[in-house]
Amino acid sequence: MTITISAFAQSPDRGQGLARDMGVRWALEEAGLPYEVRLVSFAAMKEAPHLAHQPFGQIPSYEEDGLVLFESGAIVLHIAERGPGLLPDEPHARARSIAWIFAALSTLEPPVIEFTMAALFERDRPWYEARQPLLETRVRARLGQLDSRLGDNDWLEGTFSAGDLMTITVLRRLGSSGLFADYPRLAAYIARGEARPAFQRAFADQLAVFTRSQTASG
Ligand code: GTB
Repeated sequence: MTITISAFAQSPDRGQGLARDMGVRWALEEAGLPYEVRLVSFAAMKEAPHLAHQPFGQIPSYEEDGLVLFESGAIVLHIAERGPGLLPDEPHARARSIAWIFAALSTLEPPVIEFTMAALFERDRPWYEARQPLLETRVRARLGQLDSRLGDNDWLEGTFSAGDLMTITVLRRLGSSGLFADYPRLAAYIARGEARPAFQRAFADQLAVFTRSQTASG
């Protein structure tokens, strides 16, 4: 069985591990599943061979023995269900851990994306200065709620799960915002995730792709 995922040939995050192949790589490392990476350019992403794997022309996609999957959350859930260590065996804890994958992507991530994308791409717009505090308030509301639920626990549902993996993957997009100065427990939570050997391997592998792409184009 060979697993192949797709990732940016030249990631716009410059190796920070913020593109969505990062969570998939991390899950594969946690589950101990070897994988290969198919690197795609922005042009190739929009062409038929890749669209057959990812209908919206994005990364990541996932292939394994005839199964082709897209959507990073679905891919991480699939990996978590077949590999060890990413979902608890106890049915209720398992269901709650899966709920955190959905919460990360559908409740936490939308305001995070609005806020970070505006900061990256809309600074020159006339409405930026007026709108950004509103977007920040929405992000802070979610961070405050997550912080209250996590409390002083290490992980959201007792032991580390795919729910933490996905939540931390989303939170990392706010890394350069400075917001975590006001949420030290969330900062420590992210740091716990990033300290995991599986995270470190995944991070190093995606960084190596970016570093090679710079050497090749330089
Ligand atoms: N819902 C899909 C999923 O979760 O898999 C979304 C996939 C997606 O947004 N993919 C992005 C993509 O392929 C890359 S990860 N974009 C190219 C396109 O749409 O043409 C998003 C991303 C991009 C860049 C940064 N960055 O530079 O920091 C971070 C995250």
